[in-house]
Order: sequence, then structure tokens, then C-alpha cells
Amino acid sequence: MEMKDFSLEGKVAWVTGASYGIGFAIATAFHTAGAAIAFNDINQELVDKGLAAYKEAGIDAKGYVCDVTDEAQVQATTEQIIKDLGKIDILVNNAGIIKRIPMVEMSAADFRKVIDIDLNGPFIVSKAVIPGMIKQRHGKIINICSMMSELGRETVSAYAAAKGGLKMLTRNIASEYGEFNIQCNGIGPGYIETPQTAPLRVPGNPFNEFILAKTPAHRWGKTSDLQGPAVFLASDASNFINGHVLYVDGGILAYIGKQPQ
Ligand code: NAP
Ligand code: GCO
Repeated sequence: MEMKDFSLEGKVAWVTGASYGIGFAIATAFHTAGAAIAFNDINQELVDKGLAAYKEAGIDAKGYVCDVTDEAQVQATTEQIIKDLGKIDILVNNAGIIKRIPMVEMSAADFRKVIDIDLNGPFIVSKAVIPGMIKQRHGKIINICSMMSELGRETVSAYAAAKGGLKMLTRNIASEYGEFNIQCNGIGPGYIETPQTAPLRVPGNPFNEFILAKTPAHRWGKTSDLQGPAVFLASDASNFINGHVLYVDGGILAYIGKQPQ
């Protein structure tokens, strides 16, 4: 093994929904490792916000307005990224939403929207990108899964269903396209400090104490905790890892939880 195996020099990475949050952190880590960065978000305002943030970080990222649930937009964006940057070596299916509503109170429309973005989106984007990876005989797909790929909890039925499905989509892409030197793996973040979890971290919210008790490190994760694992799964150092979900959760899945004092 050589340290260059962990390098992304000369690679082109597309991170979906990466104007901020986990996607932005992963994209900046890929840039540090040598990759060229493409990202999309759902509207021009968010893309512009992301471009400004990447520029401030010294990154000449390419930004695209693209709704990952819209096949035509995804196909057009795939073609434009290849036109602009020459190829796509790495895809991170990061874009996602959550709706926290008790299941029996959740509308079918809300359930479908979460499934559409968090599960159909990764299918649509992967379907658009894989043909190019087959032609070049290499590719890395990283699906951003969740604790909810393994566990349920109150109010997140749609999200858990989507992220459980995303774990199995990850395994199926690995199974179907591994012969073309395409590795598809997942990252399962624990509870990370981002806008998506901000409502859970408000002072006095018992959920905050609950998560600290469930995490051996007794802290929320930071987006920076995900950067090394993402670079590893995007690099040649992980070429014989396929269909795996790497949980970056501070040990939540291993821990019954801190006993009450
Ligand atoms: P976030 O802060 O809400 O960012 C999600 C990004 O995806 C936003 O930029 C969002 O744009 C974009 N997006 C939403 N729908 C889209 C669509 N249809 N097309 C394109 N972009 C879309 O979330 P995050 O916390 O960074 O999470 C990123 C990923 O990690 C998600 O898949 C999430 O499920 C997963 N995850 C998060 C945690 C956590 O603790 N934060 C833990 C495990 C997994 P808008 O601003 O317009 O919504
Ligand atoms: C929630 C949280 C979680 C995290 C993450 C955990 O409401 O339980 O939002 O779903 O976002 O997915 O891995």
C-alpha cells in the first residue's frame, strides 16, 4: 500500500445537495485530497450560496441547479458536468430531507416526498452516472445512509423507510456493477450538527440529552468527522470494499446507552 492510494488527484467528484451541511464538508475534503468538485442544489439561490462558500474556502467548484428527483434535470446535469469537467469518477448521493411526523398523522404526500428525494433521487442520479463509469471501467458511488438505515424511532417512518431502502440500493448497485470496477458503499452518519438536526439540538430538548447518553463519546458528531471516511471510500484504498455501509456514529450502534445515574 502507498499513501497515494488515498489521493483523489485527477478525480472528478459530484456531491448532490452540497451547498452546505454534510455534502459541503465532504466536497471540501475531496478537494483537499485533490479532486475537482461539482455540486448541485435545488435552486439558483442555494447554488449561489454554495458557490460563495466554496470560493471562500478556496475551491473553484462547479454548481448546477438540479432537483435529484427530476430525471430530465439529472440527465442534463450529468451531461453538463462531463462537458465541463471531462468525466465523473465519484458520486456522493447526499441530497436528502426528513419529515418528523407521527406515522398515523403523516400524509401519504409527505411520505412519498421523503421517499422520492432520499431513495428515488439516489436511484435516478446513480442510473444517470453509472453508464459513464462503466465506459471508463471505474467509479465510486457513496450513498449517505443513516442510523435509520438500521434503527427506527418515533416520527421518522418515511425517513427510516427511505434510508433502509438506500442501504439495500447500495448493496444492489455493488452487486450489479462491481464487475466494471465500480464500488458502491454507504456512509451512515450518527447524529451530526447540521441544519437538518438543529431542531433536535435546541437547549432543553430532551432528545439532545438522549443522544448524548446514547453516544459513547457523549457528543454530537461534526461534519468534519465524516471527511476522512468519505475520502477513504472515494479513493483507491477502498477498491475491494463494495456494498458496505460505514457507520460514522461515535459508537451509537454498538452501545446500549449510558445508564441513568
Ligand atoms: P441538510 O443540511 O438539510 O442538507 C441537505 C441538502 O440537500 C440541502 O442543501 C438541500 O437543499 C438539498 N436537497 C434537498 N432536496 C433536494 C433535491 N430534491 N434535489 C437536490 N438537493 C436537495 O442535511 P444534512 O444534515 O447535511 O444531511 C445531508 C445528508 O445526510 C442527507 O441525506 C441526510 O439524510 C443525511 N444524514 C444526516 C444526518 C445528520 O445528523 N445531519 C445523519 C445521517 C444522515 P434545501 O436547502 O433546498 O433543502
Ligand atoms: C432524527 C435525526 C436522524 C439523523 C440521522 C441519524 O430525527 O432522528 O434527524 O434521522 O438525521 O439520520 O443517522
